[in-house]
Amino acid sequence: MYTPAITGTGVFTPDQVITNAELVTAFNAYVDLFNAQNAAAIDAGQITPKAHSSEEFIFKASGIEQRYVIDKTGVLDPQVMHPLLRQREDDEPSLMAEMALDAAQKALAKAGKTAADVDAVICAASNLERAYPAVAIEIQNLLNINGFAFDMNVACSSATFGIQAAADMIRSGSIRSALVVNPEICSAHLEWRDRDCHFIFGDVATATFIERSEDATGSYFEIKSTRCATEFSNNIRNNNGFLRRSRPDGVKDRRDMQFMQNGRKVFKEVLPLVADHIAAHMDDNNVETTDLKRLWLHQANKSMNDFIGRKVLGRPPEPGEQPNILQDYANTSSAGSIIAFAKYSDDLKDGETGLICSFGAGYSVGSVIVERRG
Ligand code: CO8
Repeated sequence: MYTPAITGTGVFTPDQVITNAELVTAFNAYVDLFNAQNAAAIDAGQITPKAHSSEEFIFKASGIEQRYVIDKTGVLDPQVMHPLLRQREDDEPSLMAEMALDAAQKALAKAGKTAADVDAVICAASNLERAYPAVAIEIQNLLNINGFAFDMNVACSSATFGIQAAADMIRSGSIRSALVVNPEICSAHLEWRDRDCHFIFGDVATATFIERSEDATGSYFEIKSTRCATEFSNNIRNNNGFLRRSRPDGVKDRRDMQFMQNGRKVFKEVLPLVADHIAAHMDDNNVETTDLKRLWLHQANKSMNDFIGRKVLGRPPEPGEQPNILQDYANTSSAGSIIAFAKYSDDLKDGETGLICSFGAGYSVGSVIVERRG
């Protein structure tokens, strides 16, 4: 048995930002346009008029101030309301592969390693650009990595589930190392015309390099334990898929082809699930609350994270104990907890313990207990 360790992380951040003010201005222009275009049907009571969004609501309900996206022009055009991304040729890198490549190269540089040191690539994300060939195999090819690669999807928990898969393979000896990458183009599966959710998501890619601790060349985070759990729920759902063409209704742009959720129910049901999951995981590994130096949580909602932090620690977290990045990035699905980990972990001292936790659609919860070495 070998000891798996996280020796490098990397974050690719798109260069375009949408502030809440910009988002609400565009959304409200779309609403005015929609209501004007449908005035007769609205007057006849056949269509419900759409309501304006507000910056105050968005910040108060979520804590989000802005989000990074691959393309803001389409999203902010009231006549379009989705990103405009050019069709790529089959012989050029896909968008997800390109984003993941940038994050992967940063993670390898941080670990002091090259692609020659990688045995496997796992592309774990909440949506995949195509069915096959796997995006992970494309990334493997772009980096010239030997070994194998595969895609997986556990929505917002994709990264932690991917880390567990990699850590288990390293522990057993079937591989020496793995890159787990999480390219998330949430802007392409968000319904920007729906006021209940149009503010929630952003785009990003993260990468985590995991290898045998004995191969680490600098300080690292030993993976002490991982735990994954799922429990079926329809409260976060996206019905898009390969059966789309075969549906007799022939409708190509139904609301359920994009992200849908019952946010209130998710909030209520996921909180106890996550708090209990973390408590049991810590308990089984003899990690006391007082041992826990940092919590890197999934980044969906500030009140949700505040609640989980209080519940896990038994007191309000001190500043920095449970870092949030969602004010800048919004919810980036599986990448959120890894962005927080990548940006706020270097200061931990030798022997200090932290916990990464993701949660989301499925429902799914994944936690990783790590200990700083060196
Ligand atoms: N502006 C103004 N008012 C608004 C707006 C708006 N934009 N939106 C809603 N309102 C109104 C509502 O109509 C409602 O009015 P009324 O009281 O008159 O009915 C009122 O404000 C309150 O609305 P809500 O009850 O919906 O507001 P909440 O306080 O519940 O906040 C949240 C909404 C922020 C969505 C909150 O419920 C939340 O964060 N829930 C948890 C969500 C969550 O964590 N989901 C995880 C999903 S992510 C995941 O698993 C990955 C999926 C794959 C990625 C997908 C990428 C696209």
